[in-house]
This record gives sequence, structure tokens and C-alpha cells, in this order.
Amino acid sequence: MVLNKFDCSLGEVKFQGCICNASGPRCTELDQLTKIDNSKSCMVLSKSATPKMREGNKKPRYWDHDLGSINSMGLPNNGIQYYVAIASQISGPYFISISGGSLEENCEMIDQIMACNSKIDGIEINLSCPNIIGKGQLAYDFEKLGNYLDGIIECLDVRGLEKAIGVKLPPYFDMWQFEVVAKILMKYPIDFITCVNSIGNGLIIDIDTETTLIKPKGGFGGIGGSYIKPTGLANVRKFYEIFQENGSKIKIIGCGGIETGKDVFEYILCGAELVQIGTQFYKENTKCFSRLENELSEIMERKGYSDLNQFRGKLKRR
Ligand code: RRO
Repeated sequence: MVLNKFDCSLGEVKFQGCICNASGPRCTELDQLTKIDNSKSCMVLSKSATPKMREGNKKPRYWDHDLGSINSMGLPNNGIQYYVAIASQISGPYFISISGGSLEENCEMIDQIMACNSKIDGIEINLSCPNIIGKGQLAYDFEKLGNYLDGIIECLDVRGLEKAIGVKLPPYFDMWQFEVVAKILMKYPIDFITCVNSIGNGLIIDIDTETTLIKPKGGFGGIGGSYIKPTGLANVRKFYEIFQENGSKIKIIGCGGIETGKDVFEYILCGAELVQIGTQFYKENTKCFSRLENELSEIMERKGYSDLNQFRGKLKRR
């Protein structure tokens, strides 16, 4: 196969491109996933699934803002069976995101994915949804995180590990947190982490009406878009540095505030293998994938780079 300058991989799964959708907007229904499949996105990633379908939180639960977005969707999805059953209709690399309410629920969904005869290339285990009423984000509970991953890996081990397996993390903000979380992650045979989910429990306010923009949880919700790009870059960079220092092969998917090819370049310079687009995909639909790839290509040409490895992770320090 002829190598494309954007080619990359996670575990055994190869991608012809380095830009794809984030699990979140426009990836709940089959027609939405088919549109992603027919676009320049290098993979098709489903909305986070639960064992049974969920309606999600009360509306309005998503709001677009000049600087990004706020959401408290509450995991609306069609249930794991739906995302497994449609695998035969998707031609590109297909990843299912899962977000069970417990270890048992996640293992139940992994069982169903493993039992599927159609091609499902990977699983992104979402440990960082900020919007489940009455529930915290598991990846902020460092004691539970290790036990949880023990359980997940045990349930994957029994059934073989031919798919790319990764976890979606929330943003971390303090240096000791990166060290603790990386130490836990490096004990497990995972292929990738996705950094970052939305910044949980932010608040955006409409001054004219003096109200919150969204309804659930008193207006608190996950913040995405350009508000969070510096946090996303920092998380990718710090985990990349720690993984490099320790010889870990865990790859990093960058996510958070990507709007232009320059943003994609920055994430890859920090060490991302590939990047996901959430808020901007919501705003612009599937044409964002080809636009971003073209913009990245122009930057690479200008700088004389012919593939991503020539600059991936090579951020210089002042
Ligand atoms: O559905 C959501 O409310 C949601 C999820 Br599962 C997530 O992982 N991140 C987010 O911002 N919203």
C-alpha cells in the first residue's frame, strides 16, 4: 500500500489520515455515522454507548458559543446493541465508545463487541463523562481507577486483544495528577489514551436574560472548543513526556479546541498520534475533516515536512 503522509496507527489498526470525529456530536445515529464514514475522517467513532438506550438530560442541553461550547447531554445514545449491529454497514475503521455506569456494565458491553462477527476495530472506554447526574468522573478517583482498569483488562484478556483499546480521560490540572495517572495507565496493555474530554462543570451565562445557557444541573456542563485548547495541549504534552521517559508505547489522541490546521499541527507537535474534533465538528459538520487536513498539509509543505513523524512530539523548550 502506498503510504500517505498523514498515516498513523493505534495498536494494530492503521489509519489513512490523522483527523477524526470525537465521541460526542453527530455520531449517535446510523445516518450520522455513515456521513462520517463518507468523509475525510480517518475513523468512525460512535457516541458513548450504555447497555440500554438513554434519552439523556433535559433540553436545552447543548449551547454553541463563540469561544466553544457547553453541554450536559447526559449520555443520550441508542444502546450498545445498536452500535454493534451497524458495524457491518461501516467501511472505514470503526471504534465504539463505551461509558457504562459500572465496571460490570462496561464488561457486559465489551462482551457484546467481542462477540460481533463484523469488523469493530477499537474501543474507547470513556472514564470521564462529567454530566451524569449524581455521579462523579471515574478518572478523577485515582483509587478506583486502578481497580477499574484491572477489571476491564481481565475481561478483555479472556477474549483476546486484537482490537485497539484506549481510555478517554478528563483534563488534569496539577503535575502530580499526571504522574499518578500515567503510573496507573502504564501498568496496563492499553494502546491509547484520549486527552481530553470536556472540562467538567463549567458555567456559561447569558447576561441579557440573566440565565444559564443550558438546563440540566443548574446550568453546569462540560466546556469544549477553543476555551480548552491550552488544557488539551498540556495534557497531551505531559502524558507524552512521561510515556517517553518510561519507554511506554501508549499513544495519545489529542482532543480539545481544534478549529484550524494550525491547531492540529500543535497537537501533533506536542506528541499526539492523531486528533479528534468535537465542538468544531458540531459547528461545521463533516467538511471540517477535509478542510483541517488541507490546512495541515499547507503548513507541513511550508515547513518542508513530508510526514507526521518528522515533527511529532518534537516541541522545543525555550
Ligand atoms: O453525553 C454527555 O453528556 C457527554 C459525555 Br458521555 C462526555 O464524555 N463528555 C461530555 O462533554 N458530554
